[in-house]
Amino acid sequence: MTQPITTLRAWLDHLADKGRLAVARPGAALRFEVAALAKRLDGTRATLFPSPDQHPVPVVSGLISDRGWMAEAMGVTPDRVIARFQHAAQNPVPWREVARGPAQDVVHRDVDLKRLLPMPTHNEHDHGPYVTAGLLIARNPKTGVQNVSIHRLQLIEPNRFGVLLLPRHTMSFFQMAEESGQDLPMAIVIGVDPLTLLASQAILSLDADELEVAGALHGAPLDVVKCKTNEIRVPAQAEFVLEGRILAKAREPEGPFGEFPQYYGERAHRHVVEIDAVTHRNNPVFHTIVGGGLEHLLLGGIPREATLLAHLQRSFPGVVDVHLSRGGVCRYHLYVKLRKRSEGEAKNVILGAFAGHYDIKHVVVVDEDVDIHDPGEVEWAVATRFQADRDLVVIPHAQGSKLDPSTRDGLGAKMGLDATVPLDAPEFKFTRIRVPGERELDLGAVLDDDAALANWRTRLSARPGEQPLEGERS
Ligand SMILES: Cc1cc2nc3c(=O)[nH]c(=O)nc-3n(C[C@H](O)[C@H](O)[C@H](O)COP(=O)(O)O)c2cc1C
Ligand SMILES: [Mn+2]
Repeated sequence: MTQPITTLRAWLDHLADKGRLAVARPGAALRFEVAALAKRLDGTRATLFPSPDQHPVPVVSGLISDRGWMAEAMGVTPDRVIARFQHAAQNPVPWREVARGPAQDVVHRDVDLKRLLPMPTHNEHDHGPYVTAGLLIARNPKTGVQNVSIHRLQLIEPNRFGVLLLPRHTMSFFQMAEESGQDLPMAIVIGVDPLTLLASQAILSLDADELEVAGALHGAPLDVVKCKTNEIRVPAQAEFVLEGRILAKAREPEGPFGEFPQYYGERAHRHVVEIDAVTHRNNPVFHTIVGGGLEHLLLGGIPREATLLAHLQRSFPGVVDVHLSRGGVCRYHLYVKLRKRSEGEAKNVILGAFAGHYDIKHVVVVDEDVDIHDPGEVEWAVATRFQADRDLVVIPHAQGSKLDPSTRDGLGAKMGLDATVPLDAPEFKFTRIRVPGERELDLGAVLDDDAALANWRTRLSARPGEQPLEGERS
């Protein structure tokens, strides 16, 4: 395999080589059946669905359902994923415009999205078919710099989507356009490699272009082509490009939709995207991300970890690593590994973490010997190194995630647990038990074979004959 991976097709090839791509029988239903299988195999295999609902375009899902897979796409070991992402975010590589690219092999100016795209419905109460893996690329109307982010898109008319724009960069660009009475030109790109998907989630300042982070992760400038109907530049290797505009002065109901906290995002009036043209590769593949699945969680989680680590390390050089746990939906629970230098430092780290992102709800700080990627280890540290009257930090009425249903519209409490060993504790008291030699054992060298086991079973079930130890019979 050549690494890093730069196209969806190269990635599917890689997954197939590793035995991690399952192919469904043709004709799975777009409503629930695609998501059911993709979710069942979440974490173990990606899935390819030929002719879903007899649609000529196949669907793929679950491209990344393990941190180790992302490491492979990057060409690094899993423990280097955060560092590699940080390096790319800090050293962006400008894209290179090319005249032609496969993303525009076929052009449709007559837009009937349902005919062109096999859009699935995933969770039980999702309002209908969605595009969930679309990279929305727009330009700052004032500076021309591009931005990339993923937004859920509900089909509401043959050429229109309802779109959820949280108050980040696309929303800022749109507000500039709408204030001057203009639509915001944009493109939605579906079917890119895992590194470009990950780059779309980089937490950067306004006017930093996430496609340049994709280039840095690829180790080479990303080839882009200009859209047919607007000025947006899109990855030349993409499977599908939907060219269009976010409409000024238009709002339509969108939702509900199954979201990352494993609950539904509510139905409400949202922005509207109108599509003017669709381009795609020859024999394109459609990518879908099941709402709330591991792909959804990890794509958001990894860049957040990178940002939080950099944020904490600015004030606390002793912070070694951070992890947003799966149980905390890769957003709400942060585990911090700290090389503590002063008593009380863990509490400062907790406060720093809350300031790093408003989604952070619970923070656990542990010592260097605890594996923060193993929730059982973190729980053990809390069980044996934490005392609630001494080590607990609670901050009431702070800003949290609106998608956390236990908050009051985002207003909620923060909790931090200092599960580090006091610096002045007697050393033996916190010495972890350890069997010398356990880790270093070569199992092949010390374990006997099946014949030995069979032999032992015979001996253990036989009547006592010969006695190895002499003694009086009772
Ligand atoms: C699968 C997936 C779906 C997402 N859906 C939405 C969405 O519907 N609306 C939204 O505002 N952000 C959504 N996000 C988060 C944004 O894409 C993300 O915060 C992005 O980094 C924002 O980019 P920006 O900082 O350039 O604005 C989603 C992320 C993922 C991974
Ligand atoms: Mn941005």
